[in-house]
Amino acid sequence: MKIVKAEVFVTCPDRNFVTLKITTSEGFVGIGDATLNGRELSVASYLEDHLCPQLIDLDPSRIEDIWQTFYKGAYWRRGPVTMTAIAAIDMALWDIKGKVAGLPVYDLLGGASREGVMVYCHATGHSINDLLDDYAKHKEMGFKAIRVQSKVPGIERSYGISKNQGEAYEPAAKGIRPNVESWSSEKYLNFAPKMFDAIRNKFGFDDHVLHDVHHRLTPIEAGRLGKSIEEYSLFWMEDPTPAENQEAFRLIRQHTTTPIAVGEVFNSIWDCKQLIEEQLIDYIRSTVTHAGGITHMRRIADFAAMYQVKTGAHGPSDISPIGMAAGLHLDMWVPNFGVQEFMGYSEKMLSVFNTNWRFENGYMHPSDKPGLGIEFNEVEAKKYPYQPASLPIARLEDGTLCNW
Ligand code: GCO
Ligand code: MG
Repeated sequence: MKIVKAEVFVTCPDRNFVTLKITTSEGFVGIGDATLNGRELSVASYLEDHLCPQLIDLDPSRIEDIWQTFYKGAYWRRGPVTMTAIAAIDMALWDIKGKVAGLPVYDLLGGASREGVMVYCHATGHSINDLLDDYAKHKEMGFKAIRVQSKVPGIERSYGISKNQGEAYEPAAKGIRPNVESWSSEKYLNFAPKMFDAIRNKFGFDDHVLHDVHHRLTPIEAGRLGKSIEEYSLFWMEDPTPAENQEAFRLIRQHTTTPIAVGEVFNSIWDCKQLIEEQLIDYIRSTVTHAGGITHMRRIADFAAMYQVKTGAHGPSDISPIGMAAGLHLDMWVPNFGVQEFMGYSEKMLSVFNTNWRFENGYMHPSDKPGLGIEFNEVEAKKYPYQPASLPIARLEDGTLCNW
């Protein structure tokens, strides 16, 4: 069998998604997610201009060799654009392998390690009271793990809060120039413990409560936050400080036992090597879509297992349903699984990506259909052409640019 066609589709049903479709000489079709939020066209070009022409005539069963060829063969290794492009190819090839074998991808990886994948949702509020209402709503839906974010008094536009209460949070905004949000670590650090106090007081300690700091604090501030919320037993605090400097996490660890999750912006095992080896984190958040596909994520997960670090993959709406489906297959198998983020998708998005996954009582199942169990509807996709959109930037109260 040979690859005869490799096509890239960019579609915007509410938000931009990049999809790769690989067709083989025997008529098998595999799909992969190549979405890099706010930088979609760069991955589309990397695929269309560089990798797709090279795929023609290759044997689709040789997933590992194709991965190595595109990783080592570029000479310029790693980086979000390259690794997202390789990821899309990898996913599509696993999808094909599953369809050829007549097995779901998780079965090819070694079979299910659990009955379902625990997913966490997002509860948000423009105030603590609004957050409590949103939390109650998600608990009612059956979620066992809930991420909580609230508007911080005194900070006008901040990470994780939807425009209008009750709407899903969507960080990218239409247009070529980023929106400007604001930030104050002082106001946030004084407020955050009150938010967790309100949640635990009202709902008790049965659910897993998560929180995203979104790369905002210095290491010592992160240590202070972790320490000040220990009594609320968080499942994790996420991205407390930017992780380019992996050593910085030693300082946080010296001050707190609040578990730490990092890695949604990573694209390679090298980005998390020290964090894992020194047990500076508890959960690795890298994804199939941004870290080289199932082939590379499997390697990261196995390495993490040696140090009792669990997976907790990123799953915002900016990963397409194909990336989510691939992630769920990995989650079903991975022995050191922790949790999977699931923000959900709009009806319009799901009209383009027809999923077969199931959600029941806080757990998801990717489906037992051969391959990834998801279809891409090209006719629907054509109705929604690409629209430029950007992620925001953030500035301190005096105007200084800070981490978004
Ligand atoms: C999360 C993330 C997202 C990112 C988004 C950027 O934990 O879900 O931090 O909300 O901000 O993926 O594109
Ligand atoms: Mg995050």
